[in-house]
Amino acid sequence: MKNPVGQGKPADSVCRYLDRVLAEKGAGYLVLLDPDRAATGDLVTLAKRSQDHGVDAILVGSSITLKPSFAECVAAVRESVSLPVIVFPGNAFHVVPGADAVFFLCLLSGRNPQFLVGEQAKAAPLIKAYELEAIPVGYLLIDSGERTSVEFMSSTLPIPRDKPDIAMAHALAAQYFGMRYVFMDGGSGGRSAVPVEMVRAVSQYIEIPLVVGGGIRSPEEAGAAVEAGASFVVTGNILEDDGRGELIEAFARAIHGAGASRTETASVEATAGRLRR
Ligand code: 1GP
Repeated sequence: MKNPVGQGKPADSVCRYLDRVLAEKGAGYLVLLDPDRAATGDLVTLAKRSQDHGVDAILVGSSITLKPSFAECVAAVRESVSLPVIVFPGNAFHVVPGADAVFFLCLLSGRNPQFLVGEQAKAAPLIKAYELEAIPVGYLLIDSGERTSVEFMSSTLPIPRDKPDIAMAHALAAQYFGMRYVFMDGGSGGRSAVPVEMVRAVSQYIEIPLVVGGGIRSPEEAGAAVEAGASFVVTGNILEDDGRGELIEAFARAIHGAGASRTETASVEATAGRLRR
């Protein structure tokens, strides 16, 4: 499946490109590559395969990195695909030149000042010097049924799975802070994906797009997240275990299929609105 939106590097900004993905497809598919979990060559292969099978953008990131080659990995991936490559940083060390953009994360679900503003103050001058596009993202860590690397590394508590009201309040705070997206993440390799009831409650409560990731292992789960209101779905681990083009394409089809019915609904509502006027 060719990506009809992502042909060539975005001429304007990654944010506007992602807006176009949402306008044209109703939902987008983001694949996360973790430089610590595979050799750069394997990640480049996965990035190319992702592009060929319907993925909308590539994230590169990790909660922690043991290898010193994060920057080389970002550059090699960006060199190999025309899709936008966005750094999804675990800390300020992950802000490296050679990406198209960086998710400027604020770990709003936590109460640790290091991840509310400390890492950001270290990262901001680097982002400016490297002329990266900073995309402000309110990041909410959701309990995925086990202790994740993000929880440990950030020394923050995740939002309990059965407390959608807490997630809603934090997501709305992200919107009022002027953030571009809310990212509800169970953390990489979480036992369970973010509950669809929570995705639905949050997406109906806020007006900015919702990114959902962590523990999504099947196209059905990805499609269900979009049906519940997610604008973007992220998968990481599953493609490290099984990076076949068929599986990537099945995820893309499930996400874009659920997104397409949303754009149809929006167009029916717009028509009805025009008729009512
Ligand atoms: C983690 O949302 C990403 O931050 C991806 O999670 O690796 O569990 O798919 P998985």
